[in-house]
Amino acid sequence: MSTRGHAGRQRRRLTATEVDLERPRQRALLVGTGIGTRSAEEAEASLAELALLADTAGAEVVDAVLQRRDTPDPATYIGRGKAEELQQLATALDVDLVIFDDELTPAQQRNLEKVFAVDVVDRAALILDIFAQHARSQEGMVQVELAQLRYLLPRLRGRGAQLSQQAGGIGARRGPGETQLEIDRRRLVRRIQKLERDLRELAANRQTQRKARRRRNLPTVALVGYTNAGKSTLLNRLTHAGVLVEDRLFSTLDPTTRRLHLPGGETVLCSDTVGFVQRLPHQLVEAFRSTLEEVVDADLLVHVVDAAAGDADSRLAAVDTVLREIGAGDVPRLLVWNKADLADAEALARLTDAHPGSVVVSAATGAGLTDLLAAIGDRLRSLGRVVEYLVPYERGDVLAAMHRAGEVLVEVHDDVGTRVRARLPEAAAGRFAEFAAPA
Ligand SMILES: Nc1nc2c(ncn2[C@@H]2O[C@H](COP(=O)(O)OP(=O)(O)OP(=O)(O)O)[C@@H](O)[C@H]2O)c(=O)[nH]1
Ligand SMILES: [Mg+2]
Repeated sequence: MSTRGHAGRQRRRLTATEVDLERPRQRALLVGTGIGTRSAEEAEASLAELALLADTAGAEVVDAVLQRRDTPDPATYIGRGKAEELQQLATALDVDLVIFDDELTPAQQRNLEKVFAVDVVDRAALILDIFAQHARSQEGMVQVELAQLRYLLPRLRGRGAQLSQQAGGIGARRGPGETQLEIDRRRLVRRIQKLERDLRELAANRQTQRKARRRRNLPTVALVGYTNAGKSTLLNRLTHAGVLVEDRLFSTLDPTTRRLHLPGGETVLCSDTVGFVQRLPHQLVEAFRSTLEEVVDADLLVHVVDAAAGDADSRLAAVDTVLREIGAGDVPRLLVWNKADLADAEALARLTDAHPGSVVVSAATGAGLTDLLAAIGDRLRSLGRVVEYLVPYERGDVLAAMHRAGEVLVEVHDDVGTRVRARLPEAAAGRFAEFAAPA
């Protein structure tokens, strides 16, 4: 995050292509400890993923070191002796940047920068940096900047002088179109408050759009999953949506919604969403809450998994965790194994055996898509629909009938009556049509 020792580095924020042209890629040393992982393989996989993240962010990974520890050292995370040893390696390799796979406290980060005498960032900062590079929509940019500033705020102390310069490089890159970052803490807080206000306004807009979609009364399906699982490829395949597809992490930040026609004749709305990853920074999850409401609000989540990835199970668990964090833990899910063309048949069979009801597809070749569409239709029909109602206070009988007919998800009492969100079978939903809430 600092620019210390990098006098020649660009001070102006560069676009991704400019960075490639004008500045050699930052040379990065990766350090993992496996703290919090259950096995050596998991620790290795996490470090391998960190390398992918670093590459996506534009750094050149020159080495990755796994230094197993059970608990972090409070001052230097890996312990002073180990840090000094790694510093020699860093010097020998001429690195510009050391990236830790775990979240560092502000003090650990400062201490490590003293030892290494180059920039030290953690996984969270790296992910924030990638998001900053990929944000395109106004809402996306506000969300990313907010997450970055919230990450930065506790790390300000004692770094003001360095941060006052417009820095380039991982951990210091800003969201596109951002105004000059003010390092004075009070101004930073004011900036955060302004972004929070902006975001509330943008979120209100999004809410209006969502309400309008609900009014059209179409069931909604959201594609969720690990980053690079093939969600956008699948949406494009199914709907010709024209969403950007890349073999990079976090290509999609903004949700795209398209109509999707099911073989049973129904039309549903299908949204593509931001991908997840192990230990997604909580600042990002917080900031992206309004975008992620697409997921919370969906009738059905289609969880897309890269079946060719070796650690499909831990990715599955990571997605589960984020879904629970954003309050979508209870939304019905259909599990889809993608990239069947790459996965080996035995592994695929194991996965489908372990997860009954899951579907195998290849978004690339189109294999399995007819089955997928049929499965989506079947699941939606069996689930019923989530509808919002406004029930006058004198109609307690209707409320009671709704509770009997299906699942009442939310019940709020306001001055006109009881506002209800309920998941009801198609027939029952029709019976209560006269109480549908005005949008
Ligand atoms: N071989 C093969 N490659 C696929 C398949 N589906 C997607 N891909 C590739 O996987 C990479 C990621 O695809 P995306 O659709 O961008 O993945 P995503 O889940 O939207 O990723 P993010 O938006 O970054 O979270 C691209 O290079 C795709 O071409 C598939 O079924 N088979
Ligand atoms: Mg995508």
